Amino acid sequence: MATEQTYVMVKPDGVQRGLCGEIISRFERKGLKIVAMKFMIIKKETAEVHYGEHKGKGFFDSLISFITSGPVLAMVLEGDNAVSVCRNLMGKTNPQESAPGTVRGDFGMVTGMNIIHGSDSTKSAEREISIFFKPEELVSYKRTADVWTYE
Ligand code: DAT
Ligand code: MG
Repeated sequence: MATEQTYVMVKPDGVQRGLCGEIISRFERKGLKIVAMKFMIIKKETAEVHYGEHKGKGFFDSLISFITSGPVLAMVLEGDNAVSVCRNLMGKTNPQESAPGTVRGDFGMVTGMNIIHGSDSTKSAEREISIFFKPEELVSYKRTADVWTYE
């Protein structure tokens, strides 16, 4: 089993629209384990580091101002292939192209307000988790439901 951790974040639009509970619930029901969670307003400098790969692109400035425009709910989720499992639950970057049943497919209308972020690789996950969480903020515990989640 390839146990991974991934960084997932309900963006300011998701928080303002009251979708935090719904989104957490989807990941929980899927079988992912919550390892850490934090509610915060991201500083501009931190947002620029987080989205560093997009620096220089046309949408970069609006992306930074959007992601810092209100509180976000940041979390670390763990499970078998957690990175791709979470990306699949999120849907495609453009919500209009996202399948129904995904977070973006069910709740979003435009790419600039697509509700949720999730790391795109284990390498990005490691980097993004370390931007928003200290190592001691990741909680290590056994989840009894795992014996009914994994063979
Ligand atoms: P994802 O969030 O699906 O990993 P990404 O990493 O390519 O997508 O882009 C990060 C965020 O930037 C994305 O969630 C929304 C915004 N974005 C990406 N492409 C965009 C575009 N063409 N116009 C406006 N915003 C865009
Ligand atoms: Mg991305």
